[in-house]
Amino acid sequence: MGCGVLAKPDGQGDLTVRGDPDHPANRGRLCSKGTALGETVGHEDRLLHPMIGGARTDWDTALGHVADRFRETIARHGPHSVAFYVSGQMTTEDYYVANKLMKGFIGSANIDTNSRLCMASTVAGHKRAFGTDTVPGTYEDLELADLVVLTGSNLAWCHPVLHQRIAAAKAARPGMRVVVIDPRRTATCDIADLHLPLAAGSDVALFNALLARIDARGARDTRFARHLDGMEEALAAAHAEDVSVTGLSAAQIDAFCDMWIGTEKVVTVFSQGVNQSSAGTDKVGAIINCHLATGRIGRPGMGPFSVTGQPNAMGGREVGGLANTLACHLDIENPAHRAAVQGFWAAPAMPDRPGLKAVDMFRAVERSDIKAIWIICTNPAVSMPEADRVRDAIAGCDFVAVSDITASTDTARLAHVLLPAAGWGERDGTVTNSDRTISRQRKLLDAPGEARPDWAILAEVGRRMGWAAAFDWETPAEVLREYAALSGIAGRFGRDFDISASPISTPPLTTRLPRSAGRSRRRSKAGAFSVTGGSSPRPGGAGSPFTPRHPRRSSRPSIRFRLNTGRIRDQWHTMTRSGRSARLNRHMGEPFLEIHPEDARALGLAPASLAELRGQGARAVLRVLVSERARRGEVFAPIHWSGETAPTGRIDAVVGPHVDPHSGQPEAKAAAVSVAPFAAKWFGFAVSTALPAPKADYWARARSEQGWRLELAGAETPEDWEAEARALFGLPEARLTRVSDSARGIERLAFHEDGRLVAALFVSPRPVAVSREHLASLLGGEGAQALSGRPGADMPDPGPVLCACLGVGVNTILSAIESGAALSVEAIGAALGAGTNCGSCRPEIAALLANARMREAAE
Ligand SMILES: Nc1nc2c(c(=O)[nH]1)N[C@H]1C(S)=C(S)[C@@H](COP(=O)(O)OP(=O)(O)OC[C@H]3O[C@@H](n4cnc5c(=O)[nH]c(N)nc54)[C@H](O)[C@@H]3O)O[C@H]1N2
Ligand SMILES: Nc1nc2c(c(=O)[nH]1)N[C@H]1C(S)=C(S)[C@@H](COP(=O)(O)OP(=O)(O)OC[C@H]3O[C@@H](n4cnc5c(=O)[nH]c(N)nc54)[C@H](O)[C@@H]3O)O[C@H]1N2
Ligand SMILES: [Mo]
Repeated sequence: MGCGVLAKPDGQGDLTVRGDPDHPANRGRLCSKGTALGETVGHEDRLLHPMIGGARTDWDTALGHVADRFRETIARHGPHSVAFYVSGQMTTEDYYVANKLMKGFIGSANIDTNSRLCMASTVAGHKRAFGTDTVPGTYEDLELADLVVLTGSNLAWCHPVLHQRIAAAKAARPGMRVVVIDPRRTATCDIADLHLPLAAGSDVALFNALLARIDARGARDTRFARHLDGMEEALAAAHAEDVSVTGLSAAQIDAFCDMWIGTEKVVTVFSQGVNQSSAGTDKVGAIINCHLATGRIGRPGMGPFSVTGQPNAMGGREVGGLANTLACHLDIENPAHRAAVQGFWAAPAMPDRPGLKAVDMFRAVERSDIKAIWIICTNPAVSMPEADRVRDAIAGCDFVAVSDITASTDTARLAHVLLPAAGWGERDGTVTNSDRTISRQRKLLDAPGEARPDWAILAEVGRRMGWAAAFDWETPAEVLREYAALSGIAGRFGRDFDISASPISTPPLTTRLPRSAGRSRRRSKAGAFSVTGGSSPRPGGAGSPFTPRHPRRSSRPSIRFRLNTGRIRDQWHTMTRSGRSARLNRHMGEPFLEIHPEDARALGLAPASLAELRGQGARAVLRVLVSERARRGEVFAPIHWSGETAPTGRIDAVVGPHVDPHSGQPEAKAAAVSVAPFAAKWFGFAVSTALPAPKADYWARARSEQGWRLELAGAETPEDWEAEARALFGLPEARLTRVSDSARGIERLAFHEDGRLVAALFVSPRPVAVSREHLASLLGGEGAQALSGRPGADMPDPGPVLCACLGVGVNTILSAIESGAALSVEAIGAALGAGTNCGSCRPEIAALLANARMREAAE
């Protein structure tokens, strides 16, 4: 989103944070994660010193070692035997230095980024349609539109600030309409006039159907058509489309097409439901085609608009972070572009072909074709498809360097050399957001220990590898100035990215690049691309006719499903930062599987029991969340849990490696998995002031204000619960209070030290029903009534927290609704504060209200 943040250290390690009212991206708003930034900058768990082989060392030794190992490997096996795997969370300066080092000096393009998993399909789709990776719109366009279509985007949870901006625009202009296209009924549907729960992967068919109707109804912009190539083929393909694969009714499709065709100012927003698909590039093309056919592009309030995810996803695209691009949107395969960049860098060796894309890169690591890899600011052992295989490939690599802010990640644990990076708030640099606003991030805290900014670490390795002059910057501003100068060259090639004359190279400014489709439209023709039925999320890729796979009923206890994966409101990716905030852990404390009630019934999966998923020879165990929001035959799981927080919740272990043939982006939203009940003999819930060391078949831990909360389950019941609990908590001596009912399989154990509750464990043969918030709040106190598991009658149980910002629980909100005291989202806000800060829980509050109304109507 690229929000402006006003952050102020109080000198005692705390940070006050608020939205910058003058920043064009958020105009003062922040989401729950932005609001909690101050809670994620503590030094606990930080990597403070360079390490080699698990032992502390100094920078000189560590950097010398990395440079030597890369130099030796290149000398012996050539430049393509090494690789960098980097991240859209690095600054543009970090990215620039990494790319210059790999592409210009090492002489290989084996540098790819986690953006391959994120928006590579958009890049490929933009290039195919516009000839360049250009975003033809700005955030304002979403507010100016009369129709906003959100497809494959859970904006309410993933871009809450933008969602709130649309919600506010809609409130001000009630004629504005919103359509959500998503197999699941997400929180984003809260502002939707129409929700289309299409079958996984069928977006191409839907947008082709729209294009065919645009044509049939004479809604094409014939004047604009002069600027286009290839529209006739695209129309022919669209007319041949079989829209039934969407699983939508004729009435739903009619309603959507009528709205879209009948509204001049329409923005189609898309995100991972579109990109992370084996037909991702075609999905992007099918969307863009509708805008090109109608000429609804490059003007206020209209256009296709891809929302990016990571803070610098867009900056990474501009700076050429992908294995198949060069800086400033120049092309690696274009000899003139290559020569220009090589000349500018005075580079000894430039690759003339693209490097390995993420999935292929880790395959090459597995085969030992890549013998040295440097992983920076990303956690591929968790976030890559076939995560077990990727983890094993990294573990087997001859040399692995990892730059991170913590050593406690699944990937960092596999490194030979660990390099401590300065994190957000501890370094200077620039990032570019979805609408191409470049913002400066400022250093406001000292980096802990010996941590250094990534660009500086990379530059030092470049110097030590023998290229002192090319990497001799002293500040990130110098790096930026060099990059800005290079962009002037790109400008001469007609690229849409030229900041050479912009004030950005003299910080501190936020620079907005102009809306660009209008420009590229004048300069070159846009190409409509014929996109044929290839919407199938199938192994083998796109372009093949769609075969809808309806889950067959079977007597076996496991059924094949499409596994959809994505994000939850209050966590960020593999949780290495957001997981540190107790507040952000209170919304959803463990990994889950969202499944339709009928599918759950057929499988014998009870609510809150555990389900086992199998795919790719790996397994996952997740809590069952039965919900009508899911489509039948499709299940959804969040991506956030890892070996650190819930080992069986590492969902990418069961996701396959199938990629889009044009972009190389993995299909992360439609993996084929089997689902079956996990036969748990016991379930447990625990709280502990110290980090617990669970060994159970299933566990998930989350930070709480006073320590940790832990969900547990096992297939075998331990003999001795006391010994088990003491080992779990590391409390051989603590005083134990215990209630057990062995006939019913119920155990409750509380441990005290110096009169204070330090840990408690609740065990039951069924999912444990105790007040988790209440128990977590007793830690560190006397905890006299802890074993009752519930607050006394004088103290109402707030229930799971819904509003993370103000800490308001579901039960508190429900009782306000039931008492009749608050009957609208606004009234609940006024009475309890819930939803009044970042607003990202407002959809869930609205859902509670709607439920209550439905129950009333039924009574
Ligand atoms: N809270 C939170 N916010 C984040 C992040 C985070 O980790 N946490 N990460 C950031 C990053 S890096 C990114 S890339 C963005 C991602 O932002 P989004 O793309 O909005 O997030 P996802 O949850 O990955 O997926 C979006 C939706 O696509 C739907 N979907 C799945 N398959 C299909 C399909 O075939 N067609 C359609 N139309 N929809 C489908 C899913 O059901 C899901 O609701 O979020 C950013 N914002
Ligand atoms: N199944 C499935 N898989 C997915 C997705 C999905 O929707 N479904 N989404 C994909 C997408 S869109 C994305 S973007 C990826 C995200 O996946 P990752 O990039 O692997 O996830 P993060 O947890 O953001 O990893 C960032 C790492 O950088 C570290 N870090 C933080 N700040 C700094 C810093 O300043 N310097 C350095 N050197 N390190 C730092 C963090 O501690 C963390 O270990 O996941 C992808 N994987
Ligand atoms: Mo992403």
